[in-house]
Amino acid sequence: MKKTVNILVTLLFALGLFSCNQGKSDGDKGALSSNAAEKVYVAPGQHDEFYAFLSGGFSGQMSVYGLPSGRLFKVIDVFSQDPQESYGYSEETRPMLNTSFGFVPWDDAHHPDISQTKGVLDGRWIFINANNTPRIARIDLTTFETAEILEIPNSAGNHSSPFVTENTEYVVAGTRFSVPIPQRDMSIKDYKGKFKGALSFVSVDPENGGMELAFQILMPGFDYDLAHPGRDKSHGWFFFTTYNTEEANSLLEVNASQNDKDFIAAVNWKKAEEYIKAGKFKTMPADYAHNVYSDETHSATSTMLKEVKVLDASELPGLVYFLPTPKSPHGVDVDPSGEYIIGNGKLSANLTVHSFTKMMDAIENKKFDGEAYGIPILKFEDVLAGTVNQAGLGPLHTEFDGEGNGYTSFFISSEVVKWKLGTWEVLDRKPVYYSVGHVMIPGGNSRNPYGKYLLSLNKITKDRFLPTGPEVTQSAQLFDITGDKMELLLDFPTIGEPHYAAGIPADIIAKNSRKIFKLSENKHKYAIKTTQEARVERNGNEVHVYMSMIRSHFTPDNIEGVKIGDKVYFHITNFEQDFDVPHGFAVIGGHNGELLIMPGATETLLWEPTKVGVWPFYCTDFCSALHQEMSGYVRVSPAGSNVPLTSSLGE
Ligand code: RUQ
Ligand code: CUA
Repeated sequence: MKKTVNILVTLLFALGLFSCNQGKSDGDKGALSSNAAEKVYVAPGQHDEFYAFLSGGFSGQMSVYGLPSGRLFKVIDVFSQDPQESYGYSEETRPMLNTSFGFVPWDDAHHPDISQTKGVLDGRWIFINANNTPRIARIDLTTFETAEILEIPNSAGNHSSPFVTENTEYVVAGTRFSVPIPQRDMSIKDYKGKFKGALSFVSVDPENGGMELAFQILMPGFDYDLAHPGRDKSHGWFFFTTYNTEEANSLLEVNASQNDKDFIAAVNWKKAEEYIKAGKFKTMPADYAHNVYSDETHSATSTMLKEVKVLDASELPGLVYFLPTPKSPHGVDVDPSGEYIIGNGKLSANLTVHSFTKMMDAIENKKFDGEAYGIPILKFEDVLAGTVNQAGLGPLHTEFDGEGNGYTSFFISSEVVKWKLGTWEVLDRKPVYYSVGHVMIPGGNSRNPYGKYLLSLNKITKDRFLPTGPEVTQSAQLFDITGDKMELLLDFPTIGEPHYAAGIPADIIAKNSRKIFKLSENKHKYAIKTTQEARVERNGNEVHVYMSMIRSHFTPDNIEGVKIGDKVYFHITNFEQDFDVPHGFAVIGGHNGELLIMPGATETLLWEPTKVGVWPFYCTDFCSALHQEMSGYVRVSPAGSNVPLTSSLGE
């Protein structure tokens, strides 16, 4: 035990030293001595070659950048409320953030992953996990808006997620923390043997992307950290890293670092499908929200679901095998051919590469080295393809360039290391500033990587940018990887912590990007299609305002007869049918942010006036030369007043 503590202390110390000692010289020299600036320069009016989607970490959002420029295009609202577009505030989008724990308007978003067809990025959807209150979101890449959020029951710390299979059959959700399943009141000390980890397989409808929790696999009470699907020859398998195979429930930094090897769990999901078909599952009561946004009604619905199909890995042969992997592995990555499964043992100096062919062979010949809770353990030597020796300190994640090379991030030694698949030799290493988590190559976790750039996603920036008080930005660093040696091109700050990212050639997505919503197809319950329909209606203390907006006025723009104690619902339809003409809406004292309504869409803002008077509302988006004129008044009378409810325009 003492030895482990010492190693850990040394590693942490090394991190501290490293971060302070590394000068800026290397990176700066690289930039000066080459044409790095030219390589990232995208001239005014020109477009970037790639989209990059970066997770926002604790911001709960996802941001969209161009590569190579590093320009920020959009922040997509996913798991957190955003007053700018009223996501999570408007009546239409509030249901998106509903969970079995109630309304949860924030989360910790980690791993974006783009949908695939035949192992190649198809650019239809991008998925991202919420770590804290377990959820998976699907974002529609025609609108760049969150289309669906599915809560994951029996899970806690949804970290090994979402990661798509090569025809987007499934996205997964492995639990980072094992818990009592079903949840109950029990002593934490009884963790070992009693807590369980659930690996969830969420099916994705090939037509419309709709997600459904197909089944969960109940696993021993380890921590399931990360995952990647098999591809090509290993399609049909999914690989999850585990740590804390010690099943410690306290002081994990010591107690979960005892075992020399933890496991990569190889899950045969085709076998799981067979077991489901054969009825070998149990149906367990569960409690989880399924939230869906519709581009027709411009509204979300939230449904609570009540059960889940569960397969017990301890009882069903052939479903799961354990590949021993040193030591507390973090990432697990599969190369484009599907043959190599890389375990990034974060407390190990070496990278362990398993062979899928050898794994299948060992399974066929039943060459097992014991079992854990009924799950066969394969022999380390039998499945080993090779090791990348002494590559660095603290390996976390690996991506691939499609040219036979792997690129691994090393958190503690703060570098990216390029190595060769098959010979396992280190080819190049470059320092990063500082403490890289994931690296991303567009398509780098598919059969078909676009190996031109690598993005290093860094946790710590210290002196790299102008200081901004105690909290400084996280960052991304762009490398050109077309040559033998990696070349640093650019640093740019990110929004929140960029755990992982997904990149894709821009032309796959740009051509499908939606420009407007057709007003004629608007099925929102409170939409109006003509100004003749604009009106106000009272229903008890609810006032419904049916309003339209077009350059440069609201219809109606004068409203009287609202009283203190009323709940005023502004249902506003944007009549514009031109690209890039949203209008905004804000009203004084509004608690729910502002609206930003796309052409052809309808949104609702709830306003509960607290003061008697005549109060203005206005458009918040500078939409025309007469934007400043795009405004109106609402008169608020005392409770019990008998001013009649009326609305007008131009009278
Ligand atoms: S992840 S580096 Cu390794 Cu969720 Cu963050
Ligand atoms: Cu509409 Cu400004």
